[in-house]
Amino acid sequence: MAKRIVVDPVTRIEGHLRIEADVENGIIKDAYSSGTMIRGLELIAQGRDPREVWAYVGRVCGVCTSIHSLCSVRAVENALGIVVPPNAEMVRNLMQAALMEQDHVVHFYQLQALDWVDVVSALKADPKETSAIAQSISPWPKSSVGYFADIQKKIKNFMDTSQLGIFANGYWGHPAYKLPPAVNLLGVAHYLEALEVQKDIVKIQTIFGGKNPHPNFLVGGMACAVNINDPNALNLERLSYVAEIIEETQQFAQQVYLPDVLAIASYYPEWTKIGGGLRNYISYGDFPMGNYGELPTYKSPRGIVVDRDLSHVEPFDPTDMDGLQEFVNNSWYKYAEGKDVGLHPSVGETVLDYTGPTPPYEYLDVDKPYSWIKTPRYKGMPMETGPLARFIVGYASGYEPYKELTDKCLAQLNVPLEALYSTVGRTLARAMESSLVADWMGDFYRQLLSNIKSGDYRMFNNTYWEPSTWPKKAQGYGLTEAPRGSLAHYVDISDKKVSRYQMVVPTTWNGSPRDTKGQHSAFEASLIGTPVFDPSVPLEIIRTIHSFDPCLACAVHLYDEKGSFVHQLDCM
Ligand code: NFE
Ligand code: MG
Repeated sequence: MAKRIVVDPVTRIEGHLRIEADVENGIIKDAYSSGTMIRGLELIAQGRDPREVWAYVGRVCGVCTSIHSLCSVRAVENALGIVVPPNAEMVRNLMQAALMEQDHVVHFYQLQALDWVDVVSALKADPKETSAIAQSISPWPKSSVGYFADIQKKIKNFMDTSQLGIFANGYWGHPAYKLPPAVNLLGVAHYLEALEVQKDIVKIQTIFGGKNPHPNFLVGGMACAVNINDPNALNLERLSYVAEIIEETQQFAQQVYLPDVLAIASYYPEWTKIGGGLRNYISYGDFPMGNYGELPTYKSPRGIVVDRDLSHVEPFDPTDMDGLQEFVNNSWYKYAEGKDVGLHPSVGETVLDYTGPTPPYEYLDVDKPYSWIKTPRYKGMPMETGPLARFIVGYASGYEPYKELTDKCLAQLNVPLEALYSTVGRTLARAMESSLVADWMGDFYRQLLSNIKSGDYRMFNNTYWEPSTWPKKAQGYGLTEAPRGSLAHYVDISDKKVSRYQMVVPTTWNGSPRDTKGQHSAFEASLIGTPVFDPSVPLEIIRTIHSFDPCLACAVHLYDEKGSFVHQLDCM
């Protein structure tokens, strides 16, 4: 008889996620993923001036801040036929890359590492041993015996006051923790360093976008003027500061983050075989390098890998009405056409229809709709999206930077390519991506500078700024690769106002409920087959779910203005 385990809320993520898993003989047989809160951005966008919608939809999430604003300006530019100047494209790439770096660093160290690193065990470490390990895996300078001894003292102080502070409530001592004390100490030291580094990385967003979170965007370009000598503009001093931050980002990503993930992964070989889940991977492609619009050249390629067949990459067509579709058969929404149809986002609908249990409840009734997340499919197929999907699509597309780094890291771990399809593979892909994108930031920066040096200061294309120049009706889409995966916004503009707004978000892909054919989405599929040592401390569920870096705020992007459901669910 299967026993149902409920993890609600899943913590160290953004938003409210509930996982129910059926465990039989210590193995997960089936799983259900439910988004238990709603927000309202698609409805809030309606009736607004399309030039200001980025400011609203950007607020969907403070974690992947800025990416929804970028997606929104791209959608509106696509609808109105606006091409942004090269400087704006590079500034957008730099801001997006900064988000990706900061988000990945925070996710690994602050949100995920403690699933693998046992803080309490770090107290037993010999700092000499930690120092020797640190120096053997990386040239990172903070690696002396004294440095690690100090970190250990800090943790001891937490303990002595009987309060673990930020480290309270972990599953410390669980037998699934496999790192020796010396490596645990290394992990905790870098946890603390990461807190500092991530603060620096986001300064790039404030330099170009005025603030973080929620920096400024502009339909037609970016809201930062280039003037080398003006103290209030993007001047030489500001640009040199950006270069410094890029260097610091590269060092941390390449000398700390990636070596740490490789070192930690080497102690968890079993997790290169667990948590793979779905066999299809999607990436919309991003970091355009010129010609954004019709024929973009992307650093991170666009495509779909089906059934893990790396010999072939399927095209992704955002305009194919039978391609990208969202289903609501298991979600608390209704469509005018009925509960079983899939709708392309260009004709998407957002109508709430809560039919779930009244809190408090023990279990979801999973024979009925069980989530606020819709279920996206591509030509009927479930897809995983995110850093792992980008690496698989990049690898299968023959993009050298992806292949080279993947082969090198897998060789270091002494595991085959199939090891990517796992919880460790997903975590490694995020670290590899941080290393890669940190180098690309240098490329974007050099391109921006060479452009400015050649005398091109343009940052904004005002050709279609005036609504009087717009057609009576226009329709467009914006695509981007957010830290957690493929993100699409679709906009309809009628009589100069937004008449429809639809967002299909990475965690909507990964965290959604089953579709009309009963096919699982990525979270649910990835849990099946996972051993659970002790159902009362389901560390294993958390490990795999965290490897996706879930964000429920993004995924449900819908709220009830009266707040009734939000309050009920929050009380649980
Ligand atoms: Ni709120 Fe998000 C990202 C988007 S959702 S974090 O990255 O878009 O998965
Ligand atoms: Mg949506």
